[in-house]
Amino acid sequence: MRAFSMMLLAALICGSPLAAKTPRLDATDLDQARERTRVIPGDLCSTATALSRGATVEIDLCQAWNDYDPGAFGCSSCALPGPEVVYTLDTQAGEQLRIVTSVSAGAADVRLYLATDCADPLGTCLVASATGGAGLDITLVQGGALYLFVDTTDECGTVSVTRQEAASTASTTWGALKAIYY
Ligand SMILES: [Ca+2]
Repeated sequence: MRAFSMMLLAALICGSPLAAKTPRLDATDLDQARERTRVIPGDLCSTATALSRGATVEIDLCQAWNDYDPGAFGCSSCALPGPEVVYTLDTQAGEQLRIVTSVSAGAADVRLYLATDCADPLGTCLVASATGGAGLDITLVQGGALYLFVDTTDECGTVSVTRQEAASTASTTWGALKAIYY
């Protein structure tokens, strides 16, 4: 019971309850409006773009919609009803995957989660950010295509997303160079 209460508290404090609320797009009640406006790349699984190793992308989440929400008490510690975008990641078994984010405009509380099935991010979630802006760190057991969701608790904003080079790859390269030159 205490654990449940703690989880409930964690869910309730996600986001910025004291921040001024701005209108956000919601697929549940604006489907018709959506037909008449732009759809940015990655707004849906069908339009997800690749995020390669070492790449940094900047995305205006205020131009995206809320299509996916892993809910609270599962992979994510809180519900994510804010807008999100999806990226595809080509990965290898044993890869140390690290994703970092920074908010350059707005008050977005950015949460990340990684799934093997884009259409079922809750059921196939591998890992999620522990807190807002925390990024993701995971050593992958299996390689293949994964889906990275850059989601928000409520407020949108402009967010920079970086997939860092795998540490194991970098150290191997440096080790090989030292073996040659030292
Ligand atoms: Ca969402």
